[in-house]
Amino acid sequence: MLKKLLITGAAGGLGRLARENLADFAETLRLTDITALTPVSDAEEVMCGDLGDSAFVDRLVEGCDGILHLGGISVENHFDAILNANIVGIHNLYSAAQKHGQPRILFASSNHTIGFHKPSTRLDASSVTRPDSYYGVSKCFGEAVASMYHDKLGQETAIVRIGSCYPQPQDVRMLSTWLSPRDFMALTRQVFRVPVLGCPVIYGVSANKDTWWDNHAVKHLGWEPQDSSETYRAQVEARAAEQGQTPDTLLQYQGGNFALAPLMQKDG
Ligand code: NAI
Ligand code: 15L
Repeated sequence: MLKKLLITGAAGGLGRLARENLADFAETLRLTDITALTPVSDAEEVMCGDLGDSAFVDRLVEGCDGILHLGGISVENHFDAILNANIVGIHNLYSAAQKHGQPRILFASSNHTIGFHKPSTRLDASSVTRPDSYYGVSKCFGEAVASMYHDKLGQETAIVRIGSCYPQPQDVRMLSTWLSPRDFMALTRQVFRVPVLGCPVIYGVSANKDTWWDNHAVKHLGWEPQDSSETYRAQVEARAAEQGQTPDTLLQYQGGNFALAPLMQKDG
């Protein structure tokens, strides 16, 4: 059991999931977000602020023995927005972790680091990145910071390239990319439990039949996803047909619509 687990992005979708599921996993959950939060028990601490503020992040990390880093911009945006939350923000986090005893980190990276690969290409931890957006580029930066802090200073991080973490797959692409909330929470616990972690790249994906990603390099961590998108295939395909969704477009690249969208500029 951890003493104090910091959850960044605690007001977001996965932050709420973690808050509900990990209460028994740490004596205290320190919750942070740029959005207001209210503690629901004595075992929760709340510190709200901007990940781009280095003095704030320094205070945030002090006293924590684990960090679940979910905070930041989670979809495509213009570069300035991404820069503060995801690039300056992650640098602040690693810098503070170095100062405060190197608590182990789970970094919520994304499949959009590799989104310009075709679905016909099977990827593993050693595959080259092909980001599909500024958002994907920022996650590549985060992965690079984690790797450098490990190689130079020994900081441990699980770099988790999350596919699509929702209660159910929402479209045909997610039949390949879906990560069930249950599998994500089991992975999180395992990351903080294993005696030695290092800095592995882990594809955050359930045991889907049509997955594009191979996690053989991290078998030794002992995480076995239990869920599969097959449970929802008929439902997803029926809905897609009903709504006239075009799977061919969605499945042109692994990153789906992120890869197809025009590059987002600040002024239009
Ligand atoms: P979300 O957008 O619901 O939550 C992110 C949270 O970060 C928000 O509550 C937001 O207020 C906070 N935030 C944004 N900028 C901030 C800043 N400057 N300072 C402090 N907090 C800030 O995203 P979600 O779905 O919960 O995802 C969590 C993490 O997992 C994100 O980093 C996302 O990139 C990553 N991820 C999520 C996937 C998914 O399927 N949900 C897939 C791949 C990656
Ligand atoms: C992500 O990285 C996003 O944070 C999330 O909103 C989903 O769109 C997910 O990837 C996905 O690719 O389905």
